[in-house]
Amino acid sequence: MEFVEWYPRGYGVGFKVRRKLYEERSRYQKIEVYETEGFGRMLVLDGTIQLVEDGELSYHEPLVHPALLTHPAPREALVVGGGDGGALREVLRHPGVERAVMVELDEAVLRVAVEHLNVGKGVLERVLAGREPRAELRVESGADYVKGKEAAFDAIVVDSTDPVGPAAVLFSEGFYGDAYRALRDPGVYVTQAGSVYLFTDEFLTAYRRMRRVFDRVWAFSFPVIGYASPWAFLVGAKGSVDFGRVDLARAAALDLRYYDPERHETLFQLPRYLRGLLALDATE
Ligand code: AG3
Repeated sequence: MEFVEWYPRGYGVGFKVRRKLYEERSRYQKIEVYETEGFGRMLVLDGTIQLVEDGELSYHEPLVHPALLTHPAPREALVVGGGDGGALREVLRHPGVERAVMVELDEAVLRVAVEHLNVGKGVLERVLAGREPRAELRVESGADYVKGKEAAFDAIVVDSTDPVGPAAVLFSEGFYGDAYRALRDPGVYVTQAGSVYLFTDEFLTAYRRMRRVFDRVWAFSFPVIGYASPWAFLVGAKGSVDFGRVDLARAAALDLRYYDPERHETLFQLPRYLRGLLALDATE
């Protein structure tokens, strides 16, 4: 048996699966968990692959660490979405982070992550049991949560689903503006931004909207196991954050598997045809 996620133009990403372990229709989406043959369990939301256990670090590391390591001293962080707990787990690996708030829309994803997945399970269980004093978990819309917040966070990490349905608002100029105001100066914002090759238009739209809001914007990509790679990420700066410069001393303490801070510049590898479209803020 296999599970294939079909992207536009008939491009598929598939895994051989042993069985479906769980299925539920929550208020917001269809949630499925499969046991793959070679990559552990797999989380699927509305037919789109969110992660495989033996590969999720290839997404969560580049999502979280480059942004946090280029901010001079992130102490308070907000994670929007990321109900599996993987992004929160990576944020909490930074000893300088004193407080991390995670806002997940769908309570059912949190429950499934605790009951059926080995990703952020440990962290989520500790938070729910009140044994993770640095973290706070809220079940609500991230878009509503940031509205009206001022200078409340040093870093905002958006781990959303694709920019359709419940997550569409997280790619709107209004949300970027609210997030910008919710950031301190200096502040850093990072979001996943879809498949470079197959969601190019969505990626470019998000990039242009972010350019209208943030002081500087960078695009980077990373090959993610389970997605139509390379996968795009967008970073927005408030104030003096320079996403081209990593704090290697802080990075050395993290024991990373995929993102290589000593080769930070490789993040900016993008197909040539995008350069003109982006007018990229280069790494120099
Ligand atoms: N967040 C979702 C990334 C988007 C995947 N899209 C797709 N396969 N079409 C990842 C959740 C992991 N924390």
